[in-house]
Amino acid sequence: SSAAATPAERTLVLVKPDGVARGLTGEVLRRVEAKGYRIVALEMRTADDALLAEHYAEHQGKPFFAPLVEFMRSGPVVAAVVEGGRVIEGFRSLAGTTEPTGAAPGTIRGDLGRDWGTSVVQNLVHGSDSPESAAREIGLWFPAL
Ligand code: ABT
Ligand code: MG
Repeated sequence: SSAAATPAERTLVLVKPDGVARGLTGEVLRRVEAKGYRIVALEMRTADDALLAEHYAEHQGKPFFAPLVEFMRSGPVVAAVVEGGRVIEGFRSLAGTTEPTGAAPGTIRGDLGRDWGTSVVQNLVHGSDSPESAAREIGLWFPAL
C-alpha cells in the first residue's frame, strides 16, 4: 500500500472590517489554529479600491458591488495566508455559509455573525473558494509570497 500524504494547501483568509471592529480577530485566528492549520503570513491593512476591484472581480457589475467595496474599505482588515491539508474547503467549513442568519451554530458566521441592518452582508471573514481563487488572492494580498 502506498497511501501518500495529503499535500499542504494554502488559502487566503480575511477578517473583514466588521470582524476587526468587533474585536474578533483573535477569535477567528484561534479557531484556525485550533483546527490545526498554520498561519504563514499575517498583516493588518486597509484595502483600497484597486485591490478590492481585483479581489471581488467576479462580482463587478452586480448591484451589491459598490456597497460591498465600500464596506470592505471602511476599516482595516486582517489578511492571513493559512496552510494545511484541505484548508481551502476546511476554512470555508469553519466560516459557515455566506449569510450568518442561516449559518450553522459552531461556525464563525453562525456563532458570531450578524447580517441584519445593513444592505451588504457583513459576514466577518473571507476564505478563498477554490485552489485557483486561493492562488490568485494570495498573489494579490501577499505579492512577495
Ligand atoms: P466571501 O468570503 O466574502 O467571498 O463570501 P462568500 O464566498 O461566502 O460569498 P460570495 B458569494 O463570494 O459573496 C461575496 C461578498 O458579497 C456579499 N454579497 C453577495 C452580498 O452582499 N449580496 C449578495 O447578493 C451576494 C451574492 C457577501 C460577501 N461579503 N461580504 N462582505
Ligand atoms: Mg466568495
